[in-house]
Amino acid sequence: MSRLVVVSNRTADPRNAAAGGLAVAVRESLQQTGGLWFGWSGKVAEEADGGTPRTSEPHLQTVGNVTLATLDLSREDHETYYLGYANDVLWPVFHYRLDLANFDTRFAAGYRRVNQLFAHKLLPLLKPDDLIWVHDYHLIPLAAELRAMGCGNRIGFFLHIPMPPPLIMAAIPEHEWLMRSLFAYDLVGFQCEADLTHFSHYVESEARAEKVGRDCLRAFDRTLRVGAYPIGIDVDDFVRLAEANEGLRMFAGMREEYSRRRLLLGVDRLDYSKGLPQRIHAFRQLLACHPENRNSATLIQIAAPSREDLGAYDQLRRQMDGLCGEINGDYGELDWMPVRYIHRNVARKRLPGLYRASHVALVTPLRDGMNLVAKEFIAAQDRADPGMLVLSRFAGAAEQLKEALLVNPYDTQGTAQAIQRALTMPLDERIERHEALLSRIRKFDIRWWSSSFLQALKQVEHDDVELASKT
Ligand code: GDG
Repeated sequence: MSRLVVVSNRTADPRNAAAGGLAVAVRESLQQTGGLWFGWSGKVAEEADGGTPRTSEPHLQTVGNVTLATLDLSREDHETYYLGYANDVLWPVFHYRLDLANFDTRFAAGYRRVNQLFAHKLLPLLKPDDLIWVHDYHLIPLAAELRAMGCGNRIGFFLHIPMPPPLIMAAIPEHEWLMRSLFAYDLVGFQCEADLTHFSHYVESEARAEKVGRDCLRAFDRTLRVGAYPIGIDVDDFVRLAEANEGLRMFAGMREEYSRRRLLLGVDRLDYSKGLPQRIHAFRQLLACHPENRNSATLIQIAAPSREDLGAYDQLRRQMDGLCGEINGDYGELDWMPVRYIHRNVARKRLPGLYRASHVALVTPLRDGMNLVAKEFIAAQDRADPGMLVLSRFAGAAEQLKEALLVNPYDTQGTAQAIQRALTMPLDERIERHEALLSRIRKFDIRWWSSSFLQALKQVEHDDVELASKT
């Protein structure tokens, strides 16, 4: 059996839970098979005396059946590749936020340089039949760099964030190079059909790509297999966590404290894609339009710190502090505050109990690749008395989770009405919707995601031979 080699910007000790969808997902799929996980260590290397950064070799560490290989970055690379191109160009543009993008030419050069560095350091660690799975927007050109160095392995790429429509993509000065780089992979996976459609439209209009068979595109003299592989969660593990001591304690504690109240919950990284200010506006509208919720409905909003060294995040933090302060000042009572806003990380084992104690989850991103919180909330519910999910139609998860209450997060009034509907939904309707949602997230769980992607990647050569003989 081929060894699995996962490459992502950051790695994490697979025994520790981390905040962030990619870390959780990658950890789960690697633990199943074992293998190598390669990425940035998270450290910025000190500069040598002459100001030139020390080039380090990957640091190797064995954790159970997984070997972690991590590299330090120089300060310049950290600023241009990570803070610059990845998080100040690709993240905003791929989330449709051209207004927040900073197209500094130094960033593109740093991005290319670090992808070359990754390829150069990874290559000697590879065996000929390794299956390589590259994750996310930080590493789009990695396969092209590996191919240029002679790597003939099968390489797959999964984009965890949305693929924007062609005209938004075209705002990135290097868009052609980025999209052409994807054709160095054998398989490119997206979170949902809408993303796949955007990519197909881009390459058909900008690169005259042709559809070959059901799921291949031909351009730049290469045939690329593409598909939608909606990422899932480990449902059983989440149910177990909900029913473990810590989960039960958390649930009982919250239910007791809020016995006279209705609990609403938001769990997000503090990121402008997650629609947090819009959510607070909608909650405020709910209190204004449906006064029976005053002194009752309480929104716990966890906003885990994220990318704090970028200006847009600092601005969002101040905006959230202001909005939460205002709503509490305007509506709070001596014994009730409408919003409990927590700008800290909460331990993963406490989340399931919190999800289960909540009557309504607000998952209302303005744009999101998938959104795992929506699925975690469903998994953690009591099947006999489940809470209701209010979900943005702009989350990738909305394609799969149609029985949630789907909302347009830009529509404050509409979102407030959906929250009211969730709070007052009769038990039999909640159970019916929850059963449908649960069975779908069980069917398309994390194992389905990784095994269907890897299966497709393993079949690529075989498919290519078949396609070649048909055309
Ligand atoms: C990217 C894409 C896609 C959150 N706060 C805490 C915490 N979390 C955990 C959640 C969940 C994960 O982090 C967040 O996952 P999401 O999917 O919601 O979002 P991103 O981090 O933006 O992830 C996203 C994902 O990749 C996977 O492909 O779904 O669209 O943007 O697991 O539970 N965990 C802990 N404390 C917190 O305070 N322990």
